[in-house]
Order: sequence, then structure tokens, then C-alpha cells
Amino acid sequence: MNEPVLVQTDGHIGIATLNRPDVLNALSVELMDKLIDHIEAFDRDPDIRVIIIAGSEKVFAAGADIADMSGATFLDMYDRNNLGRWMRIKMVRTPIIAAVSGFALGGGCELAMACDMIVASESAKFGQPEIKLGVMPGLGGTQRLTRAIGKQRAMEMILTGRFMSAKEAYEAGLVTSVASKEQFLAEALRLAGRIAEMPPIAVKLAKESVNKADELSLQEGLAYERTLFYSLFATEDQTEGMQAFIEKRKPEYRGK
Ligand code: DAK
Repeated sequence: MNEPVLVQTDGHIGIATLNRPDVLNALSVELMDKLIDHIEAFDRDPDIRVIIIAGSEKVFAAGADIADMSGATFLDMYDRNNLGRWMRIKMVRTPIIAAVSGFALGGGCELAMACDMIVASESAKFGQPEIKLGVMPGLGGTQRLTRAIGKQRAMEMILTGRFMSAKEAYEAGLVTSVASKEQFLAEALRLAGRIAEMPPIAVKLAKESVNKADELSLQEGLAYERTLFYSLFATEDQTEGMQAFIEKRKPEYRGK
């Protein structure tokens, strides 16, 4: 029961559930290390085509563990190399869906934004309240929130620590979809299931290409996309997908 991250699989879907309910899933160093290890293991598993990171119905994660950080010095924080650890999430090729209900604050919001999609429950609350603790976002909040919802709203949220509701987050483009508290996990599984039916190599390369849109100029991004597009003509799944269309049957993708 003390495992900070629980894992299970459902068909081609790997699910990692944050499990520190007493402290609202605060992201301790141990939790993050285990979460990343599990996600990387899913990514290496050829049977896993989509990963879901979930919290509970009450909370996704209330941020980094404040008790862990309160007495930390510059060197303590620097030595933890949290950003280096988080860069490993970005190297995962399998699509990752964050299933968010309740609070996703500080590092919790940054974790959700580091995923590829966010399915939220109506009770979800997103925020970067670090300013109220005398600091600021340090795991991507100023960059990813700004890219997701634009400078005007990101600036207001980060400078005041205000929380954003699921409805507002959906309207602002931060989340993929919103479902009821009872249904958000089922909704994330449904989305994962639809992706898992697609050709796995094309899914991974398309994910990589979409994520490059945040980093490259349009011309560079178009060139990058084109190269990946051509490369898919080296896969059996491309032959199968197009042949199945012509033969009016359902394709059977093998990830080859
Ligand atoms: N850390 C540790 N414990 C936490 C916690 C957190 N982030 N959030 C909640 N808890 C604990 C509470 O202390 C409380 O413990 P007990 O008193 O029962 O022992 C328990 O969880 C229940 O919390 P509350 O009693 O406060 O519950 P409420 O429903 O009244 O309030 C709340 C819920 C989410 C509004 C409130 O708990 C809250 O404001 N929590 C803090 C949210 C926050 O400020 N998050 C941002 C943390 S700072 C780094 C870069 C960045 C970061 C780290 C490293 N590097 C580059 C190295 C990230 C920083 C952050 O995320």
C-alpha cells in the first residue's frame, strides 16, 4: 500500500496511478523516480501502445512535495536535477494521456502538461501556485502553460497563483476533453483504446512530429514532418493500411 505509483495494464494500455493520498499525491523524488521508471518500462514493452498517468478522483497531484523542499538550499535543489529527470518523460515515444481529476497544481500541472493529452474530470483544477510559496514554476510551467493557453492568461495564472477550472481549461485549449468525475478515467481509457487501434509506428512518429511544433520554426517543422512521413513507407503497416482500404476491410496493424 506504500507504493507511491501503482501500475497495471489493460490490453495495449499501460496505466500508472499516483498513490500518495495522504499528501494529495505530492511529487516526492521517490514518486517521480518510480513513475519515470514505470513509464520507460511501458515504452520498451512492444505490447503497450498508449500510457495513462492518473491520480485519484480527488486529486491528480498537488505539486512537488513542499515538506521535501522547505529547508532545501540552492545546491540541494540543483543536485536533484529534476529537469534532467523530467527530460526522460519527453524521450518516451509511446503517447501519454494524463487523466486529471481534482487538483493538478505546480509540478502536478507541469506533469500533466508534459503528457501528450489531458483528459479532465469536471472537478479538475489546474494551477501554478508556486508564487504563493515565494518561488515560481520550475518544471516547465512558464513555457508549457504559455504555449497551451497564450501569454495573457498564463501570465495572470502564474503571477497570482489562481486555479483554472476544467471548463476554463478546455475552452483555453489546455485539455483534450472533459468528462464527469465518474467517467473521466473511462474516457481516458476510451481515447487510449482508439489510439491503440492505430498503427503503432505511425502513432509514435506522429506524436514526435506534433511535439516538434513547439520547438521548430514552421519550415523546419514541415521538413521534419516530411522526413518522418516518407519513412513510414518502409513499414508493413503502411502497406496493410492502404491495402485494407482498397479491399474494404479492417486493417490489422502489427507495429512492423
Ligand atoms: N506537498 C506536501 N504536502 C502537501 C502538498 C504538497 N504539494 N499539498 C498538500 N499536502 C498535504 C497537506 O500538507 C496536508 O497534510 P496534513 O496536514 O494532512 O498532514 C494534506 O496534504 C491535505 O492537504 P490540505 O489539508 O491542504 O487539503 P485542502 O483540501 O484543504 O487543500 C490544496 C488542498 C491542494 C489547495 C492545498 O493542499 C494546497 O494548496 N497544496 C499546495 C499546492 C501547491 O502550492 N503546489 C505547488 C508546490 S511547489 C523543481 C522545480 C519545480 C518544482 C520542484 C522542483 N526543480 C527544478 C528542482 C515544483 C514545485 C511545486 O510544485
